[in-house]
Amino acid sequence: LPDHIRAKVQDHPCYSEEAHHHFARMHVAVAPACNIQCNYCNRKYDCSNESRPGVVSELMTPTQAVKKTLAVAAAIPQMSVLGIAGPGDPLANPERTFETFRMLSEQAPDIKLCVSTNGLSLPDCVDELAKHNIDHVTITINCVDPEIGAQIYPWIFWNNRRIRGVEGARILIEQQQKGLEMLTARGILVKVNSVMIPGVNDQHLQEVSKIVKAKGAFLHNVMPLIAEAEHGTYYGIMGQREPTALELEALQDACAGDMSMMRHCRQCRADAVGMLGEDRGDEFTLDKIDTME
Ligand code: CLF
Ligand code: SF4
Repeated sequence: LPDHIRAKVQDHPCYSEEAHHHFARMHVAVAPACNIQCNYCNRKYDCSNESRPGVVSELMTPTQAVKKTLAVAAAIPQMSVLGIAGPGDPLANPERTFETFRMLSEQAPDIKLCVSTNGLSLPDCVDELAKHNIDHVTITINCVDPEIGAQIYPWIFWNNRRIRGVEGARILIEQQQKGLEMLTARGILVKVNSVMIPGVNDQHLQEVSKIVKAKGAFLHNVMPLIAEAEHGTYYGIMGQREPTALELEALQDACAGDMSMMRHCRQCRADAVGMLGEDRGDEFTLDKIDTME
């Protein structure tokens, strides 16, 4: 890796396989609203674009989020990255998300800032992301073909109206690709998450991998669909099959010819705290932080 990129990833547990043994991340759940509907999501739970479905995180205000971040940073010295990943879409809640980033870049300038998004509002937010020195952005891109997109996204909310089917998916895909190009043009590292949905986009994700690599994405993270009926998602209710571990690995291997693949993702909660795969969130709930002062 070139030195300027190594410097950005060497202490980020998601962007570097090596770093995840030594560095921790935390998420603050400040972003409740979402501007699209994914068939693998139930709004009662965290955004499933970057989180384990079926989990409910403790929603907080930007001020509470900053307080929590400072408390965790003091208690866990390996904590190098603060991410906003839900419980809805961070960029569909720009005031709350950017207020949190603004306060943190002032009060804790050593902590790297990270965000994940479905990409619909991304082109409008790129200037603001760059202004707060956000070097790591994840876009969930499940397809580049609107016909496939219509099977994943029943609707988007765009310019104050709901747009359904292929037309909605086409706009979402255009915004995601435009956002990706704008970020890489500024040297911001982009990770692409894709949810592997058997029979829907599994045959298509290798093409997604090729295209996002060509546009400068740094890393591709193919995650398995989790569609348990009790989570009440459309796919869960319709009995959509999940990929097997072998199918997931075969797809990751197939994409790896074109692209650096992330294989250590743990599908964290929107309020996760600690090393990847470890969740110390319960030690830092708001009531506990209040008693730490
Ligand atoms: Fe969080 Fe995501 Fe940033 Fe990491 S998680 S916003 S890039 S700091 Fe990491 Fe968790 Fe996988 Fe996400 S293991 S779900 S990839
Ligand atoms: Fe749910 Fe996230 Fe999709 Fe919004 S972007 S519908 S919160 S999975």
